[in-house]
Amino acid sequence: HNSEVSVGLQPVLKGEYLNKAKIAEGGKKLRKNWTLTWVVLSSNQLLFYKESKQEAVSNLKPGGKPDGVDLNGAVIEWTTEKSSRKNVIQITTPTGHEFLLQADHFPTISKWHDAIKKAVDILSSG
Ligand code: I3P
Repeated sequence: HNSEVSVGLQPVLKGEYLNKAKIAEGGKKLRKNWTLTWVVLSSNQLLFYKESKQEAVSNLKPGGKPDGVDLNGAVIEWTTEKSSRKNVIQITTPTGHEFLLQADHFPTISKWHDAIKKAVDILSSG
């Protein structure tokens, strides 16, 4: 279950498991490896955690440091070419990192697409 909170004018989506694959780093293509990842959106970053905070707590271990993607100048788009899966969005950073996010439930990924796009738009207008 996820919740939307408002930080200033910026919508922040937090706490949902999505399938994630990093497909390029610094412009260099990577071997695709889909992993179920706990995704959190802050005003300027997308954060990838191995597991939700609740699970980290119940596993009696610290949540661990997330991977973060800086959304400044990022491009977010739907893609049907980068995967055989349905409901895939692609995030490309100015530094040439490329990520795919996917969920079987269309409204889930659609909500993330819109929220990430909004965050990118707010950053570029600021
Ligand atoms: C990849 C794996 C991925 C698939 C990818 C394959 O094989 O099957 O699930 O991506 O297709 O290469 P492997 O495990 O041997 O690396 P999708 O599920 O997104 O289609 P791709 O090479 O066309 O990206």
